[in-house]
Amino acid sequence: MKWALFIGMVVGGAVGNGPVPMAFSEEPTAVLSPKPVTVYEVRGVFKGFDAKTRQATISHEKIPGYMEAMTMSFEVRDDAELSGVKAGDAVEFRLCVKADDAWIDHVRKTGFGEAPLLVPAKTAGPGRELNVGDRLPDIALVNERGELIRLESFRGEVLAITFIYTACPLPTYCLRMSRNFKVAQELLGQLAPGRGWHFLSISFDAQRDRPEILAAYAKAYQADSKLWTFASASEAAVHAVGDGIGLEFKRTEGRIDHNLRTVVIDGQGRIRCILRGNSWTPQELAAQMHSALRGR
Ligand SMILES: [Cu+2]
Repeated sequence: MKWALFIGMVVGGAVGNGPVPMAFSEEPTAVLSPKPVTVYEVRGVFKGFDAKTRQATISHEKIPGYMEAMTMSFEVRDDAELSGVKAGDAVEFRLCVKADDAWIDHVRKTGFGEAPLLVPAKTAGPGRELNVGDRLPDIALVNERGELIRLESFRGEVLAITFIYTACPLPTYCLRMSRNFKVAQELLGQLAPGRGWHFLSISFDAQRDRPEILAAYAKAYQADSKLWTFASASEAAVHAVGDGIGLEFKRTEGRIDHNLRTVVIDGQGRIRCILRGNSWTPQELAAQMHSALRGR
């Protein structure tokens, strides 16, 4: 017993007197936070910083193995990181990701203007942001039956719009948007079988997504053309409706790099909600459309 107590004291003493002073060294967090941090080197275009929320908005390039190119907000912990960086500057930075946290640091200005993979600067202009209650501009589209239609022709119906292209290879991008629309369409069919709502998948790949391609794609999703329209529009037209809600797309090497925006429009043509990225569910979309239908 005595030995055990003695050994315990020695071990305890060693633990107490050994590493503990380290915890009071100049970088205690390095000692106290052993959780791994994954660091990605990223390039992008700086869009702005909100000091209140400490969020920097950056339109970044693809982060291989982690994230597609898109515009998003990142936490900046130290203002000094952003000294001399202004909206429109090309930047490089480190994205640090832990299991439960993420932030950026080592922000370096590398030039002015767009980084190579990003959409033209004209689409990144400030002051065009659309929010809930705003109207989307009217554009012309060609649907899967080859008919020329306009966005305005859906006025009076609650409309969900998403932006895709049929050749998209990424399961979490266009394919997920189309699957979500398919499920949301079924859910809404149960919630509000009396119609008054419509889904619209707009392709930003008018070159490839001819009406017959869209028709085949629609068939693969068993889309009811009275409830779900597939249409393509010129790049300029897609920019006209997409820029204000943060949609980005860029043709590269046979693919189109893009982010995701899905928007619900009420019967008066006003934005009801903007769903960013791919983490929203068909249930959320159907619920948004259902409440818009009931005018709430
Ligand atoms: Cu896609």
